[in-house]
Amino acid sequence: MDNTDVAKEAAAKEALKYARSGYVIGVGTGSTAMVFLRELHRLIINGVINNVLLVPTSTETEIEIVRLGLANLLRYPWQVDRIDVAVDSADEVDRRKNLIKGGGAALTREKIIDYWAREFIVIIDESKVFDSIPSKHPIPIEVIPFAWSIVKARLEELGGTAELRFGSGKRGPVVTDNGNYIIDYMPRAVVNIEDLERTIKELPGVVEVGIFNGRRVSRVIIGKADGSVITM
Ligand code: ABF
Repeated sequence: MDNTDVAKEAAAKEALKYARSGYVIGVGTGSTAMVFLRELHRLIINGVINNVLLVPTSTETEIEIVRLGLANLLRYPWQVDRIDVAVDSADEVDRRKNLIKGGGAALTREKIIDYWAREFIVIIDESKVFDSIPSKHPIPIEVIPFAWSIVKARLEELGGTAELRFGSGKRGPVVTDNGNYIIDYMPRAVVNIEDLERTIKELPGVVEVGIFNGRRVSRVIIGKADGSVITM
């Protein structure tokens, strides 16, 4: 395991403390969230945690739940009346727990489940903490295909760069689980992230923005290369 894997595993294992028997658990997307899911799976099959239900934040996560043999625990939002805890990752996190998410194109379902959860736990390795965000990763924005060029132009008017996301091999734009496209937007200057989220969300055709407000985050668990964790 390299240092990042050690850090991800440390954060994921720490997050298991917030997953209790009887809980409806929102399961995030991406490699860090998958480490959490596999650790959770281990506790479930060993009978340490019982009677949980799992609500995925993407098709990718749903497939992994089924692949692990947990299809009987899989539920969709309309089949549950609550999410007790959601455990998800992020691309960037600032000191106020604001997040940039959506590198995996799952930001809309993630925001629905993560914000609905009574507790929203973010697990990351230490490379994802920045003084201000966005830093290295642009802000993913889900748009309906009809509107992509208009939204792109409006974002460029705000200042910075906006690119329609293409899949590997450039066969065409990335299509989200909801049938939409992703525009990756990098503002030109340091921005007030809350104002920016509001401004972008008001553009017609925008479905969701990959800025998650720190006030909606219960805890950020940061895994370190030596296997320790810090929580903020
Ligand atoms: C999801 O997966 C996304 O919101 C975020 O973009 C990404 C993080 O992936 P990884 O854990 O692979 O770095 O949580």
